[in-house]
Amino acid sequence: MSLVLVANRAPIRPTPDGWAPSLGGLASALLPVLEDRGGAWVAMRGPDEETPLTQTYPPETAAFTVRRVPLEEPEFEAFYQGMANRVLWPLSHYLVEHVEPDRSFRDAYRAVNRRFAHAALDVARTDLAAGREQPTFWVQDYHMMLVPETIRAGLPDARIGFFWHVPWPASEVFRILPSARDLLRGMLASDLVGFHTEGYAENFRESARDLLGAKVEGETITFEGHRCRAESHPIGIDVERFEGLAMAPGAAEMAAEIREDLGGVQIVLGVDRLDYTKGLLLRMEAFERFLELYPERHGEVSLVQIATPSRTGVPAYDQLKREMDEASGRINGRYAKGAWAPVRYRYQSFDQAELAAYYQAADVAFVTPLRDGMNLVAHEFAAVSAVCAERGGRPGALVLSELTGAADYLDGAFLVNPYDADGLARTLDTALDLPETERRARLSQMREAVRDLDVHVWAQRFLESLDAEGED
Ligand code: GDG
Repeated sequence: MSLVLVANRAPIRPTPDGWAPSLGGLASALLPVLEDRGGAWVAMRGPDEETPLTQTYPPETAAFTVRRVPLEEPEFEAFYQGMANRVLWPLSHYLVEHVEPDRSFRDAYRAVNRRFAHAALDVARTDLAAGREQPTFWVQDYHMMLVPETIRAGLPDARIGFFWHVPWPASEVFRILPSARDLLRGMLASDLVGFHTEGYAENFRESARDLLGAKVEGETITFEGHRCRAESHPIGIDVERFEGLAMAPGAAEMAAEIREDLGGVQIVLGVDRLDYTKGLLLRMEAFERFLELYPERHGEVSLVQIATPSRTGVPAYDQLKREMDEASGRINGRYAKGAWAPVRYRYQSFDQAELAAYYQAADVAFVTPLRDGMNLVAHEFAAVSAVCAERGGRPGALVLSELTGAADYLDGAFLVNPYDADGLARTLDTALDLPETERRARLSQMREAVRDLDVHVWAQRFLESLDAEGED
């Protein structure tokens, strides 16, 4: 059966030579599925974009269609920068102080979701009119909570999947939203809703029970006569791609150059979008605490923090940028000596080959989000470090926040509470001194989990479960 994907971001991007797949795991996992099954990907066209509203891809086979929903500036601001980024994102991550509910955000969100759903319905109706089978729908993430409901109203027998990429908070937190019930209702029109962990799925079922009085039996939620399953379907990375980057000619040299440029010190690495959920400021403070507690480490270790610009123009993100500049300046001002700088802060984006070189160069990856649905940086680091260690390179260690989805799966990591500066400092000290045999053992344990959750396997497992709907 063909597939209609509904997601905020498009799977392809313009390049000087035509069109190429977008970066990121979702596009690389789902493009092959779409090429195989055929169908469409419905995505947003932002106010500054000039992309065609409909195009086929890949150019040679035209296996599927990319359809854009064009948004003008005010609508984009309220739907995306507003409801998605200033309400749903912080709420899902339990950062209630960042939530700014606003009636106009809510209205724009509803209107935009309707437009996405109607674009998806159009694709299905064209298929049906041409005598083809009705496609399966797969809706992605917190930007699209009301889409299933509108699709269901248009095509009552549609098969609709939904994947939620961020944490689903406890019911008592979710209910803070004035529109909580409407949003839940919108999602419950799906047949299957997937989450990264069983804990999030359980929170979702509880929200449906507490806020809407839905009936919950096992994984199944029954609401107004419709059954929706909430299941755990953890996502991973494109393992082959990252292992390939790590083994590519020149990769080891690039990693050696990074180490040399930093003066041969031990490297503690952070890689994140510059986002307040990622725990960047507390991580800097924990590193400062580490320098206070272990003066013998001065001149021997640097924290390399790559912070990719993200959601600029949203006040909380602009403020975080200023605070990070201040914190890195403060720590360096206090401790730098000769050629050694304790913090190497890079506010820029890198290409994936460079990122893989940083993963390879790192002694410890310091991944300390305050909350994170999964966290793919942890997977990427483990995959790269494991494959390099296997080929005779230095194995790295992973320090990981226990408040991430990844903590449920990556057993070889050192788990930490991201709010505990002393605990972070002490764990960092332990991880830096970890004997090589133990690093190797932990890495091979993590590698297994990373392979198990490979993003292609994720897509396949989810779709199998969705396709099985109604077959019992
Ligand atoms: C959401 C959920 C969930 C970062 N800097 C650069 C760059 N990156 C890439 C990393 C990684 C990705 O961005 C970040 O993925 P995460 O999973 O860590 O976090 P979110 O962006 O918040 O993703 C998260 C995910 O969805 C999937 O469901 O795991 O919990 O919040 O792949 O490598 N990539 C490049 N240059 C950079 O400078 N090329």
